[in-house]
Amino acid sequence: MTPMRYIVLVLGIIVSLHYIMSFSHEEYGKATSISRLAEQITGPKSQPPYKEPVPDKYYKPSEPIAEPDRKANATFVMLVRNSDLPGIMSSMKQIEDRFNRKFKYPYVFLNEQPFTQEFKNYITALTDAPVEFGLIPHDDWYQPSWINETRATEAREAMVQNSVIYGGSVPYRNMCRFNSGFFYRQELLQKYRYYWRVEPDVKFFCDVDYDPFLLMQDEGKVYGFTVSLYEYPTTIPTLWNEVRAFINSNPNLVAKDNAMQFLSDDGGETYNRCHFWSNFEIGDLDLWRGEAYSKFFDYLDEQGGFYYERWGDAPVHSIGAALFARKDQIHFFNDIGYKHEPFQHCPQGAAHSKGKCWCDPSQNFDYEWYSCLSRYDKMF
Ligand SMILES: Nc1nc2c(ncn2[C@@H]2O[C@H](COP(=O)(O)OP(=O)(O)OP(=O)(O)O)[C@@H](O)[C@H]2O)c(=O)[nH]1
Ligand SMILES: *[C@@H]1O[C@H](CO)[C@@H](O)[C@H](O)[C@H]1NC(C)=O
Ligand SMILES: *[C@@H]1O[C@H](CO)[C@@H](O)[C@H](O)[C@H]1NC(C)=O
Ligand SMILES: [Mg+2]
Repeated sequence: MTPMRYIVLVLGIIVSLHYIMSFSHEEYGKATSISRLAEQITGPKSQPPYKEPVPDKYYKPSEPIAEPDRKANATFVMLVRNSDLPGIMSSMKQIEDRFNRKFKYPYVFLNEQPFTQEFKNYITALTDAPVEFGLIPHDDWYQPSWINETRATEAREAMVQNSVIYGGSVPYRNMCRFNSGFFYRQELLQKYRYYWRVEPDVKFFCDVDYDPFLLMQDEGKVYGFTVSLYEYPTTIPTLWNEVRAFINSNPNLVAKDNAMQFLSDDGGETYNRCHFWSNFEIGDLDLWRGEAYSKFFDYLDEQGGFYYERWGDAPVHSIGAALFARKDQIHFFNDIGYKHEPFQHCPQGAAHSKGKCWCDPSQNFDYEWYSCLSRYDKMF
């Protein structure tokens, strides 16, 4: 081997080793990179200042928020898909800012598919409170095998023909059935008594400086709402017939001083289609876990109307709450300013200023023609 060839071989080995080290050892790569070597000669390259973290001295030291001396046995519940991440972050950030920063109630996220690590990371970063992520068991979500698929398909096709909203969707039906009869049976919810349901892309307009869960608990309330309205008749053609059949065979399960007056203008003969808008709910899980509602849901489920029609969880919950609780156990959360497109409840007068609400008080659904709030008022 000539000396020249020998030098080339040694140089070749050094260069190869350098590349292998740069790739496999981060520190070595950094220390020897060309730009770093250049920096040592010319001084550090200046970074745009806005990319540097602002020095700590400009931050107001965060005072620890005192734990409330009393808390309820309660949680938030969010049923969402991975793709709902932006919308549910928006809702959750508002819940934290307007309320939960002070109260630190936990969150339960539910999904029929596993949540991604990315989803979990973004969500847990929004709060100091505990967050749990649950996977819904297959049979709690998907269409049961005893549903006659021919009949269900025909029903969906007819609804698409009639332009019924979500009329052709099976996942939407799974969701309505799950929210009606399965959310409160999920393992992660067993350790709680009260829940607050939150959906993606909703707005909370006002500071909630009191604890609505404690209000429910101390005042014996079992169901709380902010918006009520009429159901689309085409989604529930036979629902009321089934409700009547159930009441007739289980008269002992119906509560005294119930809210039938909210549901019916003729003592139960016909349904006026009023329901509480269930995308917002603060409720007592024991209402759903109790004998009356459990039997009621099982009966409705057996009729197949979640798939042969498109029964929503809003009318099913509302009818359940109105019949199996006393009317004074149903609470209108007047001070919680709330919007789920396309309707909003904006507190009026003193409630608006007390909550430092930012909604336009003239944009308020409460006594619009399509609202059922006046029917609720009339019961008291
Ligand atoms: N995991 C999961 N969640 C769902 C699915 N469909 C709906 N949801 C959730 O169920 C709730 C109700 O669904 P939405 O799509 O908001 O139904 P909606 O409120 O009647 O209609 P919108 O006007 O579209 O909001 C929301 O919390 C959704 O994130 C689904 O297929 N999987
Ligand atoms: C399923 O539904 C179709 C359409 O309504 C009906 O013709 C058929 O008899 C049903 N099948 C069973 C097994 O009930
Ligand atoms: C909260 O409520 C659930 C359901 O009623 C109950 O099982 C659980 O023991 C309660 N937890 C506490 C701390 O009271
Ligand atoms: Mg929604």
